[in-house]
Amino acid sequence: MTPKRRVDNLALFGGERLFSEPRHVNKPNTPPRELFDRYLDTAWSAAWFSNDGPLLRRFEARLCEQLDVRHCIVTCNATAALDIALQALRLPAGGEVILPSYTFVSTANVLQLAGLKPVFCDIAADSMNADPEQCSRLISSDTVAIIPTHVWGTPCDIDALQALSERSGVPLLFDAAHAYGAVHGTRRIGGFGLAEIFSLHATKALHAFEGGIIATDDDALADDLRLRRNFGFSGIDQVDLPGVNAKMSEAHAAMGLANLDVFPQTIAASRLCHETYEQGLRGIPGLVLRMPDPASQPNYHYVVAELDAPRFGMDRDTLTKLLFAENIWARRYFYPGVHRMTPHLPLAPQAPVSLPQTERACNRVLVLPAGAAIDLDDVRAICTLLRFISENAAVIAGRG
Ligand code: T4K
Repeated sequence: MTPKRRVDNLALFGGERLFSEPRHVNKPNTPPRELFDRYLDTAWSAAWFSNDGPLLRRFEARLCEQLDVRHCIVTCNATAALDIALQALRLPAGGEVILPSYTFVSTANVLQLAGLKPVFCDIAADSMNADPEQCSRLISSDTVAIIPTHVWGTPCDIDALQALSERSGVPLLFDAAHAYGAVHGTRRIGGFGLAEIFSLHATKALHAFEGGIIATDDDALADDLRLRRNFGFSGIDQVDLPGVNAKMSEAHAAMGLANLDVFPQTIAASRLCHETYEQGLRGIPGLVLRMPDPASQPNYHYVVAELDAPRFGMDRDTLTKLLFAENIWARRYFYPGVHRMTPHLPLAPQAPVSLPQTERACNRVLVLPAGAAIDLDDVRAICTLLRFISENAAVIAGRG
């Protein structure tokens, strides 16, 4: 890790890479191996590896306790969770679902596959979450659901969205993929809307290698979701509805439990990483770090920077190229915006003009390598490099 002294030292111009191996956005957390082994051993000795096993049940019970909800239905991933949740709502074919375009593509994909029509709303500039005012304007007689995302773990304007859902009678589901651990007011994220869906993907704050959670207080919905997760079986030889296989294995549940055991330490480490970036990037013109609101008890999992190109002296994509060359795999999430992605473009040809804040975020955001598992010396080296690039932006631009 040799710091750069001259522009020629940058890897893009032939210098040595800052890191010999890629530094990723959110390297997965690894809980102490013996914790994972201890959970897995119980599945091993019972030779029970899937299908509503004891570890899964334990995991679900602990999640209910932590999130303070009546039901947590754990699935193989959040995308499958959303799929069965939409099936459970029995929405009419062709119905419109309002969601932000500034989110991961999975939601819009599932909607299309379910025969529903994604309708993209713009985000609020400050929170980067679905703008309730915009959502309200998009409600029509064809609207059958609203699915906002708590982007980067920042809770949406939940009160306004719940009021909109109540006023319009349109069911509200939250995509809480990023938000495990956060609160809104005095209540944990997980307890809002008809249901909230978390991702337990390996790169998430709480993970189970892969996985998803549907958190809900609705008993009938929970019963329906449990059937749908397991092909619709309600008993031996008894299938009540056309379910799928969205089950989580015991090995995955073991990882989920082990990560849950150390979650407070995970948040503390992620917070330290965030603070190291805050300190290291302070004062760099045009590079603005998004600050989580301590009142929402954030998990500090994502370090999200916004680049103001004129002030920084370079556009976001040029900076991304420079960083990739150094083996810093900073990501332009959620570039180019779901409304511009091939499967969804024909549905919203007008979108680029009506989603100005989404366009702005897609063109400015850079998510930096972070999380609990990152080495803080790496973070310091990334900050030093970013400062060097900022100070030499004009010379770098001159190199083409
Ligand atoms: N809603 C939102 C708002 C989401 O962000 C997501 C998922 C979902 C819903 C759907 O949840 P799931 O169905 O996945 O449960 C990733 C993830 O695959 C995806 O889960 C995640 N969001 C999305 C934001 O990022 P990619 O293709 O951008 O990155 P990926 O998986 O290659 O991982 C990111 C980096 O981490 C890589 O550069 C490599 C590194 N990595 C990755 C894995 C899996 C590791 O070092 N070790 C690993 O084990 O999609």
